[in-house]
Amino acid sequence: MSFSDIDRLTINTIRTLSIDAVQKANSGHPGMPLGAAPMAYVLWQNHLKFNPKNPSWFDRDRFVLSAGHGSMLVYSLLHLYGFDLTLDDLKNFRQLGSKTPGHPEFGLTAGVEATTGPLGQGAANIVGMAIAERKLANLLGREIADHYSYAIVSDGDLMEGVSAEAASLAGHLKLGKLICLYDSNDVTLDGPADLCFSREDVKKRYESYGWQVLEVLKGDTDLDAIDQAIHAAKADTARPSLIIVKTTIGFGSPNKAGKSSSHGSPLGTDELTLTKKALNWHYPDAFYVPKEVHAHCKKAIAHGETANAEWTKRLDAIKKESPHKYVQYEECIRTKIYSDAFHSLPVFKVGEDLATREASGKVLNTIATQAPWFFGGDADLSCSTNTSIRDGASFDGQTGAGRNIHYGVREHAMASIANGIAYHGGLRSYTATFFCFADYMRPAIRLAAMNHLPVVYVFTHDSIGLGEDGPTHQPVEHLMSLRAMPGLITLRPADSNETREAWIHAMERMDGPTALVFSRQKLKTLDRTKLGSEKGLHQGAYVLSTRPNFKAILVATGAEVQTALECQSNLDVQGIPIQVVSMPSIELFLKQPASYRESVVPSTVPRASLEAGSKFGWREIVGDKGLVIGLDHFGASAPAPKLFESFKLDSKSVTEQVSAWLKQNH
Ligand SMILES: Cc1ncc(C[n+]2csc(CCOP(=O)(O)OP(=O)(O)O)c2C)c(N)n1
Repeated sequence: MSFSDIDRLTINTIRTLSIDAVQKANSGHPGMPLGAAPMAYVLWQNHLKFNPKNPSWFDRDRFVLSAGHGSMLVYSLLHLYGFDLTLDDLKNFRQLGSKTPGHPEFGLTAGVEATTGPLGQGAANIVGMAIAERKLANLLGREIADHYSYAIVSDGDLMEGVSAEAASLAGHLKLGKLICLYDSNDVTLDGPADLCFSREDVKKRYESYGWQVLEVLKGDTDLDAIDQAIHAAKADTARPSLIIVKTTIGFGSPNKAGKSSSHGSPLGTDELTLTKKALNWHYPDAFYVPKEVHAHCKKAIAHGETANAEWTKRLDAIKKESPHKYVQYEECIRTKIYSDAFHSLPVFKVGEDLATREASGKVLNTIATQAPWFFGGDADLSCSTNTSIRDGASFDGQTGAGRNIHYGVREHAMASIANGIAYHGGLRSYTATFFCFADYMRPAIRLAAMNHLPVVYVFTHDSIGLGEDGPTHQPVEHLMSLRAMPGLITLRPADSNETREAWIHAMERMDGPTALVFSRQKLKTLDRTKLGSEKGLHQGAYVLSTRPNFKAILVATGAEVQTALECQSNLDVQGIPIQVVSMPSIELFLKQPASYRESVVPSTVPRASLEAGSKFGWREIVGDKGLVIGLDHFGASAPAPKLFESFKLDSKSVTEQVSAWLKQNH
């Protein structure tokens, strides 16, 4: 393929649109689009399979700009390649309510495949997308799922640990249809990258991960070399590929090229004029797209439209010839369990005492039998988290067979990859680890919540109840910190049957992530003939056990619900009737109408809370005069019963505290 003036003109159009928008907004990052425009252009014009009229086409290639601060690069591409993004949208860059926010936002702008900006995330998301493609090719066949997953990554992306975790796993899985172009410009925000990134040989590092590594030495100008490298990357289907493209940040800017001064602030009007001159850009107006550039880009659009039409033809043929396979495809699009299928989930009997992690394992496995599009993995703890799909085999990155992803001890990448799978669509996935290590996943959980991704997080070993492993492994502040995250629902069930409902809730929730928080220790299966129904979980809280003329309410979550019931019996003996409320989810409860909330936790009655975790936040439930029983310090290494006793969270201590509080204050 030889390139000509029209290719260079289109690249300069991408560059000038980008710097004009940053200038107009008086804010943004011009340097990256100036340097990375050639690689992005060659990819979009010659390789990327997309259809702007059908931006969510199931089998499109996926493209993620991991270095999301260079967002104007993507917006310029989307505009030129016919997506629903006008010049006015570009002129509104970074303005309230625009389709062109500071960093690309999934769901807001057609063609943006992932929300990026926190460096490293996109580089891991794309691994999830490549995993999803393989899984779907395995489930549905290559006629339906057969695409590449591309990302542009930057120095900052590759400094972040999460990208290393994800790349290591991608190499292990031999994800041959994953291709990352590395905008290697040796400059970051604070200055030259060698301030802190000088000894590392990225090429050798990625080769050691099992990637094919290709190099383009003159990435600012050598379009042929970029094109050839992408061809070579596509040809190697046994390994993921990293194309190291050497570029100049701020390319074209006479005074800022190659310097961090072009990274994150507008060029300024004088420098902008000089830059356009240096690029041989002779059009006087800002935001100008030459007619021939539009015509040229249409060729790539037409190519994608034809590919989409051929794919639709194949799908129509499948619909006629293999209706069963077509139904499978529809099920993948839907990724929802039919509510009658929930009837087949286990019902746990009184006397069947299980840790909620064990009950979860049984429920998860039943869901897996109903839903071939459901798969997931764990961070080297499946034996403890009970999250293996029995007979599911290990996920194979080449064939896409197998349902258990062995993420290894890579929690952050696990969560970011799960986001990538969710962004891709057609599948649902879960992750699993000890609750304490939710901290290692938090940046990705936050993005799942922001982007309404229906990822399910299984967190086991949910409190000091895990015992001997000690304070490093015992979550304390984790419940409250996850509850503080907008868009995330945290569920901490009290027994096996609440666990089943928690899974149902998570699977029915299509517009956001759910954290399922389970115990290590065995818990009694509660007798629902005498107690409130576990279905109350879906309202976040419900009356589990009441007494006539109750004098107080004790609200508890998870394992502590059982302690609360013991406390209730103890107080019965003292002639103090109380009501026990199970509150598996504060977030869900607070969303209920006031009338429901008042019926469960009436504000006229003294209220206490019990949770083996941070006390922070419980005042909202119990009020100023309420009693909060919890843990405002780290745990210790000892058998669990000893810990509950010494931290005054056993039923005897709780009874004493509630009784004393009632006597003093009411
Ligand atoms: C996790 C994270 N930390 C810090 C930042 C702030 N930040 C934005 S861009 C940037 C420098 C990135 O340098 P590089 O990736 O080389 O991009 P380039 O300078 O080439 O545009 C930093 C530190 C961020 N966006 N995400």
